[in-house]
Amino acid sequence: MARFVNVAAGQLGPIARNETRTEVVARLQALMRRAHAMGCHLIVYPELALTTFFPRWYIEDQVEIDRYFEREMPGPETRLLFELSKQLGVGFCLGYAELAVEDGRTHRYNTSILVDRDGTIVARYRKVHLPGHAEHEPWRRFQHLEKRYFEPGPGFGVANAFGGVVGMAICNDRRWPETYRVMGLQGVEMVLIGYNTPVHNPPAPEHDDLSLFHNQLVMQAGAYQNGTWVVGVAKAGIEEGVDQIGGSCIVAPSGEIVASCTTKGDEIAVASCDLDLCNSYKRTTFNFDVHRQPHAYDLIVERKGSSLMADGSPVSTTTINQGARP
Ligand code: CDV
Repeated sequence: MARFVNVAAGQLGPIARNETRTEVVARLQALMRRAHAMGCHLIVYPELALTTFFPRWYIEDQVEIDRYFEREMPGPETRLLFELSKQLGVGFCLGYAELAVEDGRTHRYNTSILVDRDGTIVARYRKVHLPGHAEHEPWRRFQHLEKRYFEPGPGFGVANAFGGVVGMAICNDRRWPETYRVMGLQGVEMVLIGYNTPVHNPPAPEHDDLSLFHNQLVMQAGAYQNGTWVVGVAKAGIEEGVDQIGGSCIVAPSGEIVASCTTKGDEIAVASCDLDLCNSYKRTTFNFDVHRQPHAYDLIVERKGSSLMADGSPVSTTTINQGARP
């Protein structure tokens, strides 16, 4: 029996700092209704989709920081989205800042959840690759303080959902081949990725013109090399003065983009995804059981970084990540 998942990339335009959860949830509901009208089973929303992208500010007051976090999911404002999901039979993937109390300790994660078509949470993922810096760096046009506000999650799992094997990753995770491969080794057939990516990269402004190209490059490579669908969804546009890329798209296991958004506002891009299209990649070129050579990959888990550049000079993490732009 064919396994089709009709998916919407539910791109958001900017969220203002003073926009309320209730206002944002109304926007998410409007996108979900559009997805439903187009026959979708699943809508994927961006990273930190309930608030503005607050890591762009250095905030010292923990009470103010915690206003961006959710203590429960669903909570009082998000409950409406779960109810609509159940009513329409449209599942969703939602990114948000999670405050969790575990074993008496408070943890803060950059999280996404997968909600089934009956409105129940079936999987939770906590962002592993937290980009940016942990201290205030006034030389930047804007901050990127994910390393300050969040702790990294434990890893990449997959869930049996929507008739297939589904995984999640968040924003910077999509740039790392390990993200896709760890899920590929668990048979993933669809990877859902929300992102907030500024056009301007303060430590490397020479990359700015390539930001959309890199966005596609990594997701297309991840899809092809692991024989999986990838759904990448932006929070786009000029948010509190920072221009963020759009480029939300749905990538087939062939590596081809089959649907994409064209604006930088609230918009959906839709594709009917045949999960069985993964099979020919997983059984031939990327048949891991037959072709992988783990004995040659030891360094990938033994070593965190390359200590030297090709010219023998040290790779300085301090200058790029914590100090002034060299
Ligand atoms: N939210 C992100 O993870 N953004 C990063 C930026 C900082 C480069 C990204 O990889 O898109």
